[in-house]
Amino acid sequence: MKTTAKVFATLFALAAGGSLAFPAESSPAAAAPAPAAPATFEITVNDAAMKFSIAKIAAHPGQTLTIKLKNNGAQPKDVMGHNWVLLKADTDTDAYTATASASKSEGFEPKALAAQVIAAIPLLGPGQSGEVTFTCPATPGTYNYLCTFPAHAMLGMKGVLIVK
Ligand SMILES: [Cu+2]
Repeated sequence: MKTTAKVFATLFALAAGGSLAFPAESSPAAAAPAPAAPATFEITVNDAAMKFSIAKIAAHPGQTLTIKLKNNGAQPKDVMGHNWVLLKADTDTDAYTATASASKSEGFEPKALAAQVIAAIPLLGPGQSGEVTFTCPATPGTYNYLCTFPAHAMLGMKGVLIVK
């Protein structure tokens, strides 16, 4: 009879909403999901197509991203260099591009506008590679990236980082 009494006591505790009844609610994992693991994206460009091989990157707020850029083209850097510049959400992309394209002596990355840039890979000549590691913005949204060599973004060498 004692055993029966214990079973009833346990059932009563469960029915009353004791911690045994809802173990998931008190689990730390449920309250705070683990941050997204770091991710790497390898982007290539070439002389034939005026575009990045990846035009859309999806990531999470605060995620660590590494972007690798490889210039598979053969033309000289002066004629057909490529870079990768990720802009802040409130940046006027067209205005930044216009100023950057006129800043050849600064590798098309004007220091005066550096505050508008989240991350960048410097201008690459034929066969060169570059990379950058940065923390994704905490604010969900769409962030533009582009090549600031004159006319390249206008012709399609651009993309978006979607943070959500
Ligand atoms: Cu380019």
